[in-house]
Amino acid sequence: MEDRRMKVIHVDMDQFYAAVEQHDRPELKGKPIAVGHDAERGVVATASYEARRFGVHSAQSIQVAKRLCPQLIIVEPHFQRYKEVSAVLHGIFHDYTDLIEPISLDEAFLDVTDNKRGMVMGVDIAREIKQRIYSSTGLTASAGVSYCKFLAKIASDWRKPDGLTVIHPDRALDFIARLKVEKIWGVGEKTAEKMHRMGIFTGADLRAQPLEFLTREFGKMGRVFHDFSLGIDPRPVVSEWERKSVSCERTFAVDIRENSAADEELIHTVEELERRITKNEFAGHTLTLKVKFQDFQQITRSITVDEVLRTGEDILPLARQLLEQVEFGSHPIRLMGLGVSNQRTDLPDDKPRWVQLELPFEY
Ligand code: DCP
Ligand code: MG
Repeated sequence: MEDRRMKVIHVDMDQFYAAVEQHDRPELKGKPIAVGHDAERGVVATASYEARRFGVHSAQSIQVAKRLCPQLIIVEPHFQRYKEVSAVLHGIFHDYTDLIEPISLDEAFLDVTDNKRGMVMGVDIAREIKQRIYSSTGLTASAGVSYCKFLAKIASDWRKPDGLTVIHPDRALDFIARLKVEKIWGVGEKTAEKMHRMGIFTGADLRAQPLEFLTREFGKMGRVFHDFSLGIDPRPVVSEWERKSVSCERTFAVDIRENSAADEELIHTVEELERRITKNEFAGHTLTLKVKFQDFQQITRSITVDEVLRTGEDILPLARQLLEQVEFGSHPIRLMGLGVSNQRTDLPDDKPRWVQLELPFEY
């Protein structure tokens, strides 16, 4: 079982581009608007909720949208403004954690398990973040809190707009059992139709299928669906800075149970990491420890410091600090990894601090 103490928040702005436009031009408030180019081949980027009631939606042709909603107001996009707002959001997120995985301008995952404020409840952090977003931008966000990405994302969508939903680990299986399969990540329209033909409508129906059946019918995704139906999603929140990192990992011949053996391996890993840092002339501020257990479940722990991490001497005490947070006695370690990230060199303040990432279903 993966680490159900992990606290993941998914934040997603409500009707993002449309909300920005309605905020900047109050005369558009309460009106059906679509953001996009009013051209023959123009496409709706997003529609206000007032317009969505008419069936107007993202990726639809503007011409079709106008037919569905004759009073629709088409508004030209202002991407620079959306990026500005996004930078404000990320400034707020960074007050709580550096483990931020941006999905798009208005959407991100935050791992707040070890947050900078020392706050215990993910829901308190999510509430604060929502309030701060509103007071700094005048816009509402929806947030979801759970122990993994798949459930946090479903939660943020649950009570849109201005929603805040928590899926507690104890309630997850019940929640998933009642969930419609089309709400599950990776189940697109075609997959949903196929599942429906097989009589699979809910998470409970999915859970009842043997793994072999699901992998035969859905290939690699079969296992993912199977895991999701059981509330298992071990994908970590991966910040963009972690992608720009130097790291190394060691898989042990014999799984480790003892503190002394773990410390010895940690020292070797730090030495190897130092070699790689020197070779790559890398200078980061965040150290991440990755531990994979005998049962292949994996956790990561990170620490960010003001000093540059370059030598074993800088790194070892921090690595030990991170390892202390890992309980492994009854849960032997098969792999240990260390990485340095967060270069802080290319962080212009006027630019959003991320690039568009896709979310691979890789474990
Ligand atoms: N977007 C786009 N084209 C799409 C989908 C989205 O240009 N096909 C842009 C416009 C959206 C923004 O990305 O405002 C965020 O997308 P979301 O899917 O989060 O949609 P919204 O924020 O607009 O609405 P919601 O309240 O459902 O999150
Ligand atoms: Mg959104």
